[in-house]
Amino acid sequence: MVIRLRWMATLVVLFLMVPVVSASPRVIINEIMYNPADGNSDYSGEWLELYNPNDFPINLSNWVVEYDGHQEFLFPSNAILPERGYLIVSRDTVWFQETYGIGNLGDDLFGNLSSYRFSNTGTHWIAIRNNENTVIDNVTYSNRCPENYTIEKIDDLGSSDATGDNWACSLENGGTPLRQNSVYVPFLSGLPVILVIVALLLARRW
Ligand SMILES: [Ca+2]
Repeated sequence: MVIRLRWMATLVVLFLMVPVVSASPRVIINEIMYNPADGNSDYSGEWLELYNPNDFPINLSNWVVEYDGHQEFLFPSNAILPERGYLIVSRDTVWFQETYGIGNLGDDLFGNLSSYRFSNTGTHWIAIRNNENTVIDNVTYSNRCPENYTIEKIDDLGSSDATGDNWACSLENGGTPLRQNSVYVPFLSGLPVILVIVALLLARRW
């Protein structure tokens, strides 16, 4: 019985650590501005925020942003996403800089996204692929937020289904580009570590 419980605890721990030891480093689609108030039929103001949850930088050379299967953007060879860093891929980088007053082109601001704009109706799919054509993250979203409020990811280790509970409308008009999401909850991100500690403590008792 004791051995069986230890095996079960080990399996649970290994299952929870899968994202940590994944072969492809994680990069997250963290925030989406699909319904901006840009006065231009929801076009120039559209953008995506990517986040690197790792403790090392990620080289995005030749990575791709896709929307409903269409290639929207190809990252240049100088694209680096710093550890624990944010990056914007904008429909119109000039508009983004003028509106938000932040972003350095080719550093933490990239674009322009192609002309295949993000819809405000129906359900749509946004993905990032690495230079080996592997999907690193993909988000399904539908219109659920007021105009000019982004949809933000709550727990960066949680689900990428932006129609579900791990996403919510930004608390800030205009969203939170290049910084932590307004709805971010850190607790769940540390959950695997907490569970590992609990499992180890239980194993010692057995
Ligand atoms: Ca953000």
